[in-house]
Amino acid sequence: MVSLSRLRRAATALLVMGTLLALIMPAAADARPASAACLGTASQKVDVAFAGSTGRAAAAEKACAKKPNILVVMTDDQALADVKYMPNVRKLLAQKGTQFTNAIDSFPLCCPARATFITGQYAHNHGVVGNFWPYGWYGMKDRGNILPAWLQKSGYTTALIGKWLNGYGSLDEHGEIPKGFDTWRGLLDVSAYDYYNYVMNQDGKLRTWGDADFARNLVKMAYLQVKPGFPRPGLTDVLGLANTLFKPGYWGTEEEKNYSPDVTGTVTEGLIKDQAKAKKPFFVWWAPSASHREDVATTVLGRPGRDPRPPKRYEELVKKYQLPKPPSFNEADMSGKAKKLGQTLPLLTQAKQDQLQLDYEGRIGSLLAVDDHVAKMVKLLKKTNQMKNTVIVFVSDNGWLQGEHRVPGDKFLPYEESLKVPFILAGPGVPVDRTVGVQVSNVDFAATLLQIAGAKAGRTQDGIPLIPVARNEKKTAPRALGIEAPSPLFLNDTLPQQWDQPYTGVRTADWKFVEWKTGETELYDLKKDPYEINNVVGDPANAAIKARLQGRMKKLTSCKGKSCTMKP
Ligand SMILES: [Ca+2]
Repeated sequence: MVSLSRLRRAATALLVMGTLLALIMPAAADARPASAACLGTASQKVDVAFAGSTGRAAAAEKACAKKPNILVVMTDDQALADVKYMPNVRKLLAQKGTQFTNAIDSFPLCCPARATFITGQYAHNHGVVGNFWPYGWYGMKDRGNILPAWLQKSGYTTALIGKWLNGYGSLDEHGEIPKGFDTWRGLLDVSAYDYYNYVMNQDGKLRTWGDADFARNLVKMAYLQVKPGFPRPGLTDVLGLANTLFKPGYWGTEEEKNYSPDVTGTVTEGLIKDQAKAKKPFFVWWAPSASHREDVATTVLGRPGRDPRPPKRYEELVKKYQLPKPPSFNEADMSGKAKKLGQTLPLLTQAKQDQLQLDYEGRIGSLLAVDDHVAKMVKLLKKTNQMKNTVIVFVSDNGWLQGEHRVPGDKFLPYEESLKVPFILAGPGVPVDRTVGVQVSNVDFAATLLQIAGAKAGRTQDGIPLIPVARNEKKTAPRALGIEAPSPLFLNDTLPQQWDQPYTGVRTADWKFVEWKTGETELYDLKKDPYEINNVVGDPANAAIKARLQGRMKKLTSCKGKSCTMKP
């Protein structure tokens, strides 16, 4: 039987069951050819390519026929602060490229965020405002009109290895090959979150790792989140199905060779190697499960210990990593936050804090595995003479709260640790050893990749290309950026994770304003109060700033394309 004592973790597991995708870019006209080879060798040509003078850009395009390869490494639920424990990412990517230290996610949840990555649009435009039916991968409209397809159309060979948008493969326990991919290695939901037992769709053919029955049952579990006409699953649904599919106290096999971030990393390396002699440029997107929780086995089935599990080679090492405890950790006074948060987030018990520490060790361990493969990929790109023509992107789909404001592990909420994501670019045309502090958003990422590729968007882009920002931060006009979670994570209010309630908001370099669907509001002075402890919305001195931000927020929640770019 499933242990009911783990209900709270089970609720968290539900959260895990739905997570990923999307991104857009404003004008197709913005997408000027920015050949990687050219970008790497002549900054003048880069200027021409990005500057916008049509004739000169056309000349540059002709001169620089070869487009750069693009390798995207997208981790899952990685907090920005975790990058400090990834030495290869720092040395080989950040120091060799440009690191954005103030990049935020417009909707910090797996599926809406990944939908933004592949569309370049805010969630209110791409429509994926949740992980579960009627949202998720199968709820996305115009699913073939996405970044990989645009890149493919402009001459790229495209590949995905790892986690796709939430729900993928669970509708028919198989999954299709999404439009826009030449090579497909998608992990089926929710087996994608198990680090040793999972199912992959390899160009249409299924392959399993670990215990095949256990892995296939994980996929069956995910049906709850994609079942047409079925409301978002409640705890009873989850536990009921789990009881029919799994034996108590058994959590699949745990063989070192099957560690998912290593397996998907190795598959990615094989694909990169295969591209060495290719005439066409490649777009390879590696989306390892790290550092996402392992959901079903832990939250629902009660496996004790670290969540996720680190690779065996780092089981001892990770003990040295101490859970960060910023001033907002286990926040003493929640009276300034929305009432629902105060009601549903009690002070963290010592047992909960101990579990957060264990989970932190596992999370960092899983990211160390990613870091190992980043080094291998860079080495391979150099060895195969592709490095100088490859732009590498390192990014997480959303951030992670682990004890801040009493949240026992979650994203979704509008607080900094949840919103902020690592975003690093390295390669031809990208400034070297540069740190950019200007605020950017995940709505900008697709626009950026399209510009690098000289490809056209098939959807109106809500963001702006970030190469010019990297090259001249000071000339970048400050923006008010939208944040939005217009639908609750779960519909069933009896679930433990009730704090994941709908809100919209706006963030500027100095301020954050959030309005919950209840009408409650929060305002933080990010310069004076970076940990968001003091909600100053009621201070008469802030009436003007509140009114201005509320106005911006209203426009941002319905903006489209260029109207999404607005002053703070
Ligand atoms: Ca995620």
